[in-house]
Amino acid sequence: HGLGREEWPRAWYERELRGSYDAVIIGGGVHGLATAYYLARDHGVRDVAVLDRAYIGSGGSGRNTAILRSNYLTPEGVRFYDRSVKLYEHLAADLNFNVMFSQRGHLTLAHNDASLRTMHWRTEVNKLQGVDSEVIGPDRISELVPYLDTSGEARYPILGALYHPPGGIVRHDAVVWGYARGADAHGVHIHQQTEVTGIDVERGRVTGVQTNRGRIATPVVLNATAGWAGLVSDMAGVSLPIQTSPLQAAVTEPVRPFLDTVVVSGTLHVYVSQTDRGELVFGASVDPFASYSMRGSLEFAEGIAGHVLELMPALHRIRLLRQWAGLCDMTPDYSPIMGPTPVEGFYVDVGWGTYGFKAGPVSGEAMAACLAHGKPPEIISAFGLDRFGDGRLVGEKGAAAVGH
Ligand code: PYC
Repeated sequence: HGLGREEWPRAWYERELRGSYDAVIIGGGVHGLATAYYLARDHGVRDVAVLDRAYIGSGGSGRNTAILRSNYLTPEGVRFYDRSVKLYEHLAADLNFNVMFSQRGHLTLAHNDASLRTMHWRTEVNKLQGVDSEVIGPDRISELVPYLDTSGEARYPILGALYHPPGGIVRHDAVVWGYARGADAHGVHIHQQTEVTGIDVERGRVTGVQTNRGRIATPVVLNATAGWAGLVSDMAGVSLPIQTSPLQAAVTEPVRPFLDTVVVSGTLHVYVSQTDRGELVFGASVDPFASYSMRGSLEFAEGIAGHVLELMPALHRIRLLRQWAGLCDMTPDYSPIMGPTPVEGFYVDVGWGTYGFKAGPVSGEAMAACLAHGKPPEIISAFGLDRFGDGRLVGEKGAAAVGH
């Protein structure tokens, strides 16, 4: 005897906005909500507010193409994203929320010798970190993806691929909702339509945030925004080396399941996966200009259609249903900026470029530890803001899904 629809409990509640909290997290995406969840669950810090200027998951968390993987290029990156994949593997059980993680395997195609060399490099780094990756040839690729044009006739013939079996896709909204429900159940307050308009800093330390609903006093603020990461950090007097560009994506009408793996082609600037509903999800590289626009363009739709057909000519009659864009905060080395800043009590979890969604769980876990103890845990120690001044960059461009 199940519950009627009207009896379904709310997943999270609208709480009264208090005048002070032990910690304020700006940004109600998967990073902010996961940080709040782990802060409350693992560190007993429950007097926490998560603020979002719109609704939770309205930014990058609701606009990404839901791809998870850990086949990065640097040892720091591989260790970090692998922890995220491990957390995702247990997330449905941890949150008691079906996040539909499907570890269907992830293929990054190489169409030239230079990318094949990078795939071999990534494979070796991955293996040394205990991550399952290997380079495979066209025969094995066509077994995995029968509709792919692996013939020598293609304009950019497929020479091989980096195959990463633990990679896959997840239901991105469910991840946001699951963390929101978990955080709320531990006492965290989630305030939507609450826009931060200023950050109060006195004698080098954070004392509160100004919002469209009034001031909130707090000794700890985390900037977990994307798109507006630079703007929010500027409010605290901390400038970040970030440029923001849109990344566009699109989805087709649903068709019978035929694509079991995620397929990425850096040369053709496209990635494709098929959801459990049967839709194909397409994404591209970031638009080649800085912008805050979240509108799709005809140029993108034409470009992606052409590139998808170069990979899978059989799709020529499938129709695109929707397209959209999200904002990517690009850093000089394509790695995130995480940890404390020169302003005491002001922390950042920003600069995610095109990697943010997949890092949600590990970022939440690590930033919660960082906020609770005031210093970054080992797993994010390479990603501090000070690396740009010290010249200790963590170059992850070679692990981008597509060329930038
Ligand atoms: O890094 O896997 C990735 C990715 C896919 C879409 C955007 N980034």
